[in-house]
Amino acid sequence: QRRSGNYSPSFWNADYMLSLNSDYKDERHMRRAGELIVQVKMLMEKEADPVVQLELIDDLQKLSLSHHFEKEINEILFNASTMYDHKNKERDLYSTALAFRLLRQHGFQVPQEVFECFKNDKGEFKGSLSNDTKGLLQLYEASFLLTEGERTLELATEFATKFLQENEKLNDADDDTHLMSCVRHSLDIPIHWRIQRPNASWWIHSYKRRTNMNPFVLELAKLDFNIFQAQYQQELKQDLRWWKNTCIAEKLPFARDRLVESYFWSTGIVQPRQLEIARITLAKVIALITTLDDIYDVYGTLEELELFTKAIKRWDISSIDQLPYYMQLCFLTINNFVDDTAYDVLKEKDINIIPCLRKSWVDLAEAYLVEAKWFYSGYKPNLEEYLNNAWISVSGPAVLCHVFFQVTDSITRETVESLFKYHDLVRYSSTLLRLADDLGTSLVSRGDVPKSIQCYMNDNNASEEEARRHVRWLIAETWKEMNVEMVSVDSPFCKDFIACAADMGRMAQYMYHNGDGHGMQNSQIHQQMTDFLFQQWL
Ligand code: F3P
Ligand code: MN
Ligand code: MN
Ligand code: MN
Ligand code: MN
Repeated sequence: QRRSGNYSPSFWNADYMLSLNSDYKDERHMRRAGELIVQVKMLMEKEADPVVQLELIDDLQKLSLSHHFEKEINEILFNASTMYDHKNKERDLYSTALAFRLLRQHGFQVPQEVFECFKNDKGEFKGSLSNDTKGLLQLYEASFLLTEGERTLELATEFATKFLQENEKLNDADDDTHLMSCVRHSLDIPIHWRIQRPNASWWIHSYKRRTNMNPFVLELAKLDFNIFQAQYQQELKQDLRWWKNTCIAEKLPFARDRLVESYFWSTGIVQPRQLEIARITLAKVIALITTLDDIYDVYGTLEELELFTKAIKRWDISSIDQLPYYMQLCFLTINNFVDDTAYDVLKEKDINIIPCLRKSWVDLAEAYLVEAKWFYSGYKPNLEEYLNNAWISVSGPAVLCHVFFQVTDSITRETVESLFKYHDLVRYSSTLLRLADDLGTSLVSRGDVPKSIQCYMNDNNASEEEARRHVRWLIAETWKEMNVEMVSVDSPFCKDFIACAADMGRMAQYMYHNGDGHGMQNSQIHQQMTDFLFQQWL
């Protein structure tokens, strides 16, 4: 008697998706976008008020337009960083916090001491700030750029959260509802933890309603969204054809058929437009990982799984006869995929990455087997022991390994070694993925091993709510470390890869925010995916 995950079939209509043919592939839309980009650049240049300049940058980032303006943004921020005198006490909270956040996001060093002037003799934030909702919101957002030990910024999160929550409750209908909707959105997930592109829609809606919005910016935001969407549809179609060809969904009906969700992950993790091969490849990786995960978590017997893991470790295609059919199919699909992917990289970049890609699958399979053994023996690891394996079993390193070779221009032996020693960047990013996944998926009983929530409950005799609070705290702690890695000057990794790693954490927090967005779906995430992939802006 085999177990079942009771998963629903795919939530999407493949024929519909394969028939998509957006008009926004057309050259004339690109031309219009080009014109608008020129307009917005003029706007950035002409703006005399430095705070308004920063606000514009903030808007462009939220609307997912900042990639068009990297040079301009850096110039403005560079100037802001030189003007920034943290001893000057005449600053207001709003603009100080806004500048602080943008500067830190872009790797400029700004000390937490810029907030000293907003504290009283006891070292607490001044009570008089508690009504300044606009300033508090910026303080709140800025505080998430903290690193380990920055006590002022920790206090800032606590202080701002407390009063934002209170102000939100007090607020009645005739207050500034635009500001209040931003407050609620930020309290839900702060901007620094939010995935940019899949959230752009929310900001377009919000921007549209704003009194001082700029029509060029709005038009560009909608147009850019539609242009990206047209490209996404083409990429998704390629993935769909490949997926159909593998026959996995048909031959392994116990496994989740989640190609569209996998592609959606991929749009969040690999955001630069030109990295389309990386996105297409990554969607395949995630779809295959989902299949493999269900083999280990749900369908395989322990005996089969031990054989399977041995076969993957040897990677000996000629000796798979001893495996059950469904494992042969899965293994050969992964093998074909690895060979194809490696071939593309060999062609483009002159290096053979077959051993690297295989290793990432081997490490994943071994981590899966550890969990399978725990499950079958009824063993309950403590949280630390669980997490030491679970950041690998969530597939973060496997995902990032495939991403790495696609997005890195000059691959050196040294960076490859850092990658496979599972550099801290990989570890923190994967840890965020694991913790977010556990918050979203561990309640549903699918015969899994105990996840972080249950481990913490077992270890501490704690309630589920306490355990969830602890896991959320661990996420915040992990972000502090991520913040260091993201702007580290001696990182072995290129900017694009670092962004992908951070965005994997963010995408996880987005996908699992209202429950299991990948395996089960809920109406919110389903709507978000539909709007993002299939609904044009008019
Ligand atoms: C492997 C899976 C996931 C983990 C998420 C990883 C992605 C999308 C790169 C989706 F398919 O699901 P699941 O919650 O069952 O993983 P778990 O490790 O908890 O069994
Ligand atoms: Mn929410
Ligand atoms: Mn699973
Ligand atoms: Mn699993
Ligand atoms: Mn899970």
